[in-house]
Amino acid sequence: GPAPEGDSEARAWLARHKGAFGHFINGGFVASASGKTFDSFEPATGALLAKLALGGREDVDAAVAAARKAQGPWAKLSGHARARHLYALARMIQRHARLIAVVEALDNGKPIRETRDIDIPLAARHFYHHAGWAQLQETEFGDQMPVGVVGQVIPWNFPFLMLAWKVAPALALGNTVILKPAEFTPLTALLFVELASAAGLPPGVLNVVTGEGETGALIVEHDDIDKIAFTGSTEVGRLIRERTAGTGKSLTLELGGKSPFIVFDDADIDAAVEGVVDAIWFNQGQVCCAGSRVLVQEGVAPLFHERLKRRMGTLRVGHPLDKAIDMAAIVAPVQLQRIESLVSQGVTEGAALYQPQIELPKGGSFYPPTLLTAVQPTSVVATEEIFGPVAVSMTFRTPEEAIQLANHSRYGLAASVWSETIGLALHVAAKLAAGVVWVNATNLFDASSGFGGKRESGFGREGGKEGCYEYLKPKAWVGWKLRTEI
Ligand code: TXE
Repeated sequence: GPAPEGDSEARAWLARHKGAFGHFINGGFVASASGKTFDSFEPATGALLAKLALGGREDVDAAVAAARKAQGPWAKLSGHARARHLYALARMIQRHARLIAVVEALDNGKPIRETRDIDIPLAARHFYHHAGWAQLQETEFGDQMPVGVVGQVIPWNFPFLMLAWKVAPALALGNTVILKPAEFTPLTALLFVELASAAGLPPGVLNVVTGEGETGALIVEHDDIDKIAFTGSTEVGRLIRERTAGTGKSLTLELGGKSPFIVFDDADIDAAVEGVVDAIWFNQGQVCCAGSRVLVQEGVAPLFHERLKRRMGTLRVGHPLDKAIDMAAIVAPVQLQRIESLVSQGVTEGAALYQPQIELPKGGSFYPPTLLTAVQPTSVVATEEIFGPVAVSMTFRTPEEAIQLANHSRYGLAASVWSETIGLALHVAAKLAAGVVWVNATNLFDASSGFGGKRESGFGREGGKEGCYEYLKPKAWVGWKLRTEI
């Protein structure tokens, strides 16, 4: 195949930091007060990639103090002045897109084709979009105040894109941030703040504290933080909800999913097969809104599964920097084991397993594209999020049965409906418990469109005007302009 994307610029960046990074607080890198560190590995090879500062209480305190000090002046800037900063960040991302894409592929293990064509451009788009809202702040949000100092805890599946989803609206609307990237994938957040600082972002406006779950918990529990925004597992989300319940903090949660992908008899079968590829093998299935439950109408199921299996045999699994592959590494050995154990549980529960005979690279954390058919709706693989390249397939007879099966979940993040009969597709779409429904499409995102879940997939929206309100608090100036009249 074609030569792998070169990693020399990324290696040079790591070397410039001697492979070790501090937190980024008040405009500069600082070691942990405790001197403690943790390691980040390359999922594709298992090699050590970098040493990171392990954030403790003093580090979180320092980051919160810096964010608090910066918040007043940042909020006092005109919307236009803040928009200029966001435009500068967007252009900075585009200018360094290749470096960011390679660091992201090395740190997360995902294919360079995805980081280069999806994660990084979408992140830039997010900053452009929110620069627009900053620009309109006075006219569109005149009766709203920034929330203040925001703690943002993000996962490892889209490290850079989740940073953009969280940071862009927060900064656009006058908040300052303490961001904690996931322990498996801290590098692009550090690269981002380093570049942002060089692009003129004032000290303290965006602080990055690295660490594990305990560092996240310190942020969640900090007294001087006004809002927590979290994306991650449902278990941790539940914990955060409990811990913030007795406080005045605002909270938004974007959690797991088990999203249905419904294929009717009259669907364009080839398009739907390609849809499954995007739904569950994109990013190795480590996608919160992955179409992980494939529901196929009985009449078309044999043909659909046959074509799907044939397509699976053409998927190429390889090194993240190889441009000619479709899937690369799973983020970490612990995650790989989780996938393996859930799949073997599925087989024990009676599911039929299909994996194409394709070669996997040696050494790192790799898992083949996998299909489980004849799955029982109440089985573990049909109800639990696997968060790996595993499609779980069930059949249904009628649209009503499809709706019932689709909604049989504690989650409600996304759904996808495939039919050439638009009336049927829209009828079903309207009845699905999901924060986003795609018709004859899947995994489509845009900065202008709100994203978020229902049920145990969380609450709050990201993107679009609705996402802006998550970083604002209304304030009514009654008495100054208005008089109460009875
Ligand atoms: O997530 P965690 P994990 C799901 C997916 C996956 C499973 C486990 O099913 O297999 O979760 O992944 C920080 N207080 N998703 O264990 O632990 C942590 O450091 C505050 C779906 O990696 O939730 C990291 O920064 N923060 C999901 C972030 O939370 C805490 C994406 C997410 O890690 C904390 C990721 C605590 N007590 C996993 N404990 C999605 N919705 O896309 C951990 N963290």
